[in-house]
Amino acid sequence: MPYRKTKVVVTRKLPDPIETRMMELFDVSLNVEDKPYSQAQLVEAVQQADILVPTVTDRIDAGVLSQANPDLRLIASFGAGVDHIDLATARQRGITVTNTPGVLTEDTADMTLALILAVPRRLTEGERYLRAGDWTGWAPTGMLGNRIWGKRLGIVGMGRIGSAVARRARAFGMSIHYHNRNRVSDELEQELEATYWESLDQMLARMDIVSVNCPHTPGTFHLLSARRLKLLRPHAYVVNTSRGEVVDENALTRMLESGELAGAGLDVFEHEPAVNPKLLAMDNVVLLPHMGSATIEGRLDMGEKVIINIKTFVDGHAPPDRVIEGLL
Ligand code: 8YV
Repeated sequence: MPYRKTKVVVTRKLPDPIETRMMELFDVSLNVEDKPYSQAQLVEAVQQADILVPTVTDRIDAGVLSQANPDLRLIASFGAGVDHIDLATARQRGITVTNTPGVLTEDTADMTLALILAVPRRLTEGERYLRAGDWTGWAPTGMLGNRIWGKRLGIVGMGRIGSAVARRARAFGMSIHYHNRNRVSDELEQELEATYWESLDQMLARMDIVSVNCPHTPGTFHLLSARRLKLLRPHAYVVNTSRGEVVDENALTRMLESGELAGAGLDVFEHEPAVNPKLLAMDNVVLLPHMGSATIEGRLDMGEKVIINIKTFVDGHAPPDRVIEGLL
């Protein structure tokens, strides 16, 4: 099929250069107002589209996919995580799914480190205090936090982002521990001086800071369950820049409230954009609106990847970032 005849439906506003290039290449429908589509609008989108470009805010579930027109052959998602797409149904219907891995690794790792530093050092709490006009001057015991240097960091999920977090954390004097489905290569373990824990439970019980860097899949839903969170020691901090669903948010909130955990840095939430109101009231948590990969450079790179995936697919080849293979 020629590019020009390929109907591409983009569900959210993307950076201008990406939208412009898409308009030059394909027959594109844009979401100019950037209002997230309802499930009914997503159904309309999959009824029109040969190729759908969704994001994390779209729930592409079996209900939506079952109403797709038979020409919908590719879902070229803008983002690394694909937990908003029912992959099993897409596979059944022969729809190829692609994502945009690799280009948001360093940005997300930077934000993870920002949270790892911000929570124990009370960064946002201090800033709120100053802005409120409450600061009366330096005091030897004012705004005391906890030292980062020398602490044990437990990384849950040692993929691209987990490794990039580990590299940064080494420079801040943390020792690296990790749990992953598979042990990483000897070379990487040596480079990071990382200790592998086959048992997540064993690792959690010994860490000072835990960083969640694994994708959300059926297998990682509530990986940090109420039971596992209880294994953490009361001085431990939890940081999550992956997906809210990996952590039992209610259990985490209860433990933060009762002082069973020292603090948390959260860029993602279980029911976004809703945030547990109890968390909003706590001083020992830093809360961000899912902005781990939010850099201009990153968003442009993500858009370029989406375009490459679409072009390769339309040319009749297997797109580079296939999450699942449909029928080409
Ligand atoms: C993206 C993310 O901004 O890529 C991911 O998986 O979580 C975010 O950093 C978002 O997914 C865009 O769809």
